[in-house]
Amino acid sequence: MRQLVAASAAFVPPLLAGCLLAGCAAPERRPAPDMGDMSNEDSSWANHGISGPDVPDHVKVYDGRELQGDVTLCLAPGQEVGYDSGANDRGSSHTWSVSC
Ligand SMILES: [Ca+2]
Repeated sequence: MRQLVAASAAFVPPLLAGCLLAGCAAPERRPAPDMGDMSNEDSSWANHGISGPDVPDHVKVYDGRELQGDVTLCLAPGQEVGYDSGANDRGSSHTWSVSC
């Protein structure tokens, strides 16, 4: 029942994407620490990343930790998804990508 908000590559280094599923509360609202682990508790998603040429601005959400398993959802720049039955409560890691 939590929202994954990917805001900026600076806040979500790909190699830390697993734990930063936790961090997805928008950095502009609440800067990092006490976000807990939202693995398999994701129910809405938002890509607030910054776009630009050659910028990895899509967000791929993975079922497994450390970018393993199925991609449950892929968000284009600016895309927000309020609910998706196939992805609900499945996401365990995510990363930035140049495309879906
Ligand atoms: Ca999962």
